[in-house]
Amino acid sequence: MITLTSEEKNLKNFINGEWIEVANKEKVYNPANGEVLAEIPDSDAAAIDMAAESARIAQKEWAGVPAPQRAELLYKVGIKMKEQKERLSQLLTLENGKVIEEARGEVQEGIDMAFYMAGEGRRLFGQTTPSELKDKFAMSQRCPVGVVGIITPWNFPIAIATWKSFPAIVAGNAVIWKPSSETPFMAKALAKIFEEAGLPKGVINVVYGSGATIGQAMINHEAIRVISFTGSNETGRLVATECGRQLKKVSLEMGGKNAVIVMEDADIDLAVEGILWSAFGTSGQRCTACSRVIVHKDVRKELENRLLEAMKDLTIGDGLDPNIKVGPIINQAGLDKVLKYIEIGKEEGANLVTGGKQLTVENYENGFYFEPTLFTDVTIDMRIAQEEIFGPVVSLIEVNDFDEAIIANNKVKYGLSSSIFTQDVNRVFKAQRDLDTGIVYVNAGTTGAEIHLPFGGTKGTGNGHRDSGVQALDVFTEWKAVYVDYSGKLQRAQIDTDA
Ligand code: UN1
Repeated sequence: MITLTSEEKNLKNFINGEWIEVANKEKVYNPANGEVLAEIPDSDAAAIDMAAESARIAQKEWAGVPAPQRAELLYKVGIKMKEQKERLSQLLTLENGKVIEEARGEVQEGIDMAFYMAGEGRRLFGQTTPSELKDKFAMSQRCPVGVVGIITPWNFPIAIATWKSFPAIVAGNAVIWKPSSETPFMAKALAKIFEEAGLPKGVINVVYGSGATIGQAMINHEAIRVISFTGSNETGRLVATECGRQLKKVSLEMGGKNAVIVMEDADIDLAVEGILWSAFGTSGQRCTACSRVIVHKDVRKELENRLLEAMKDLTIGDGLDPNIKVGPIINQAGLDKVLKYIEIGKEEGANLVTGGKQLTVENYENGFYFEPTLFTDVTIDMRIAQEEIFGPVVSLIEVNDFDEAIIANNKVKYGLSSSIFTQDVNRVFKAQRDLDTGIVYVNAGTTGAEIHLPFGGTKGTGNGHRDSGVQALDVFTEWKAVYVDYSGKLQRAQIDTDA
């Protein structure tokens, strides 16, 4: 068990380089034992006005700093994160519940992102293009959009914040960040690291508060030109609608209903390992979590038996205990949602083979634990096979052949991640072409995206933008086309030369 210092507990907005006290409202709980950890500031729209004003001024200066120097600052941020890695990881487990090994992995994702984006500061490539006209030079370059708003979820409170804020900052923007109210300590820690690394005041601002108030105020503010959001499909649609009304660029990442496909020629042991890690790691609370297993009829029974056997080894409890493999669900609402889907699955006629119940862990009676759960005899159209549950619940769907497996994978409204286990190289290439998700894995589970590749998906998962990877820069930059005519005379383009 770790204890928060009084300094860590004391949550304040971070605006224009100052820590600003705001009256608190919601409590922050430790999901492992239900204890109150702190209270979170309940900011109003005025905090966004203040942050946007300071960001607007700061951004003008910041954009003038050469990109390699901006990048050097991110490098320093990466070094500091590395120095503080263990404390950050423990705080992450404390507020989020994920097991410590995964927390360390998440913090490492943030560190990797810092070094990766620091490298991008020396690239930020534009293009030169031949002009139609003689003695005329044409080029396009990336420019910062100005002030950007980022809204981040509780399930990856530090990694996702780095996927968004680091590319924004290296590209010369100023950031206003609304972190999830469930996980405020990561936001505070990262803001402090930015401060210690010497980021000029106003370039990053953290405003705590409710999505309805703070999210809306961010969208409404005319200075904020981009909103980058990760969260539920429901909220994402609202964000998109509001941004559409204001002609504001919006990048959305809204979850998945990711499947592992197991073909009859698969290495079954490997497939079981992949499913176990992707479905029950982070208690299934990843956008990329595996929540469907699409299995060929010839190996269905074998896979089911081995999976059930392997699930017995999943130890459940406080994520700070290194022997624990599955931590708690984030909160009561999360738990209620999982329970609701258990009932729905039963009503739909799926076969609940194991799990399906809330779990009481000794000495952690008020924690939000749930048993790893397997449903079999699930058909593609059932709600448990269509809707995001965000918990340790897997549905087994049997198919007759490869083509049916691809159809089953694609027949959901989400399109984030998918995976196939097979030894057949022809199937590998067909699958990577035909699986309609933004991320495809072969002989690995649905989780584990690396930060230097684009993260995001199709259909209900997103709106065509990507987090992380060099593609994230597209969210936070505008393209400017520049023409320099050095002919000394007025050359008119688009003159009809056929005439
Ligand atoms: C998320 O679930 O929102 O690919 C992010 C993964 C992690 C990130 C997941 N690297 O599972």
